[in-house]
Amino acid sequence: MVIATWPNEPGVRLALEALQKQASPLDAVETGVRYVEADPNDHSVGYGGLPDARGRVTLDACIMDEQGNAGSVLFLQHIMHPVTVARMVMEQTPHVILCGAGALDFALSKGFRRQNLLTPQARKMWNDQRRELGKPTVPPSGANNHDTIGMITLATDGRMAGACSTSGLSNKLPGRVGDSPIIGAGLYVDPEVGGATATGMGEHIIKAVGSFLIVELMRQGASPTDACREAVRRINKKLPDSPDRHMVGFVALRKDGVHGAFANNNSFKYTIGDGSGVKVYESDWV
Ligand code: SD4
Repeated sequence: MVIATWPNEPGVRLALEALQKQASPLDAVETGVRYVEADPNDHSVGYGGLPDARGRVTLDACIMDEQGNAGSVLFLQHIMHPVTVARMVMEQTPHVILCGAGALDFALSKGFRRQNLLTPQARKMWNDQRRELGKPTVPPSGANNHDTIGMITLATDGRMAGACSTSGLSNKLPGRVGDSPIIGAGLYVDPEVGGATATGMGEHIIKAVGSFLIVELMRQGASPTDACREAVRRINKKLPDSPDRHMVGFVALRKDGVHGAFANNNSFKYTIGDGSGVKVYESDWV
């Protein structure tokens, strides 16, 4: 089974097919996320992602395997597949996180190709956005700049893995890192219980340690939907009750295959792949 943030049918289908061919949950989740990273039409992830206030595409990603091992990269430039670099950090170094120039050096040393990730279309969108807002600043919510991929895979024998990858907020302050590569915030997987992953305004998700919170609530018996609802409730409590409130959304998959999601507005959808195919669901929301 596969769960992913937002309508991401092709990536979910690839991950599901990998599982059906007996790939490990880790290989499957990496395959699914790589598809989205390479897609120039997804402007919040990898190639084609919208840049920071200086026009640089800076990427964040993390990955967790079935044993709770984790790897992540922050502020990685010029590399199309940060999820794979994160996996190499996990598997080939004694560390969990590499950032910035160190992450880039590491990726290049592993044979990754340096690429220009800023597509003409993303540059135009970024320019239009800046003209509209007048100055380099994080756009208010409602701006169409959320599409991070968070994905969790569950094999029939109960093994699980997860990954999350993003270019972060469009027009962010240079150096800004969101929740997506932070273990426990943007992603958490414990195959004894299940996994959760996040999308939306990372600053809020980090402060709630959202994905870890959801897994712990499921451990205590909450359903995936109720666990996600509680994470959103805690975040909302600190936000103004206004239509401009920043968006946050979570998806969760329990080890028995029950899934759920919750968001703080009605924009959020998520994708499920299982034996009956790949389908997009509307998230519950408040
Ligand atoms: C971040 N959570 O960097 C990410 C942004 C996001 O869809 O989800 N975009 O804060």
